[in-house]
Amino acid sequence: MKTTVITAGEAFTDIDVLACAVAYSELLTLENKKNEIVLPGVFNSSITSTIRSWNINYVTQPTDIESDIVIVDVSELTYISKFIQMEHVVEVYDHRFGFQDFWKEKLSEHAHVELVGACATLIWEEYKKRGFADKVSKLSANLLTIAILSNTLNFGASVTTDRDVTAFEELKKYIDLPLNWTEQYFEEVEQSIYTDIGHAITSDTKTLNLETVPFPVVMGQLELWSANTFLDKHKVEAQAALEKFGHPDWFLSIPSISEKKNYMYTESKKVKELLSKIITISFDGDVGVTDKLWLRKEIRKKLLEL
Ligand SMILES: [Mn+2]
Repeated sequence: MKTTVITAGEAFTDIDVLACAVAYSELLTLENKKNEIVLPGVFNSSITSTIRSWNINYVTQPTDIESDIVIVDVSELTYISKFIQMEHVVEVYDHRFGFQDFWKEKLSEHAHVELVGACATLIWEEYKKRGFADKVSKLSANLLTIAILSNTLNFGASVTTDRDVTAFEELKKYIDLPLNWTEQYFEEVEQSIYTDIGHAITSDTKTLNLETVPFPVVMGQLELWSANTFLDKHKVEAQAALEKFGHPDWFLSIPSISEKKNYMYTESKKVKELLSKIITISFDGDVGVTDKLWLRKEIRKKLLEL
């Protein structure tokens, strides 16, 4: 029997990728389909040390390059795992705008690109559709639940849909997490960010080359529970991390989850002008503050609509 490889992006792996890969692998196993999780990207700070201590099996390169491929939580061709040969892709699950038509044409009903808050929500819906909801393991239920919480920024991000809320509620009876796990999760993410700020930024940064913007924009992202003092102390580390990407027009977007707004840090006049065009933001020097929470994919969508 042919193996199915479940994979995502080349550069980094976040909690949504991990949750989707583990849960989908389990679903294929429940259906007696041989499969392998292949995650070449380094784990970023959304995957806490508690989560890393769970027993998760994956490899970084496929055992058999001829395997069928399922891509989760990414659909833009620039970012998918480098080993992927397009003719082997059989399914895609993602929740980002921009490449849905490409995949629909290639995979028809096997392209699941839908604008929900977390890709984990789409995977949970597959469990239900395929009749395995009651068979979900505690590990998968935990990961899917945390991924929904993280990707929707505790349901504060405007990408959040009723489908995310429903999935989160339905998963409650299958999870095995401490009562105050939400606070624990965000606190642990924050601790790991502060342990190595430079790494936390570089492992969640993308260079955006968009047809609508005449220059490359480097966009870093740091999701913090409370970010109001972060830039007072850590501008230097942030700047050093973002300059490594080799373009002058970088910015760091910091969703401050409990405050329901973002802090944006940039030294580029062009980026300040660009951001002011697409979102409500007031800059004081090099730091801008928004009036609501913004995820990178939402900002990217706004830039594409310019
Ligand atoms: Mn995601």
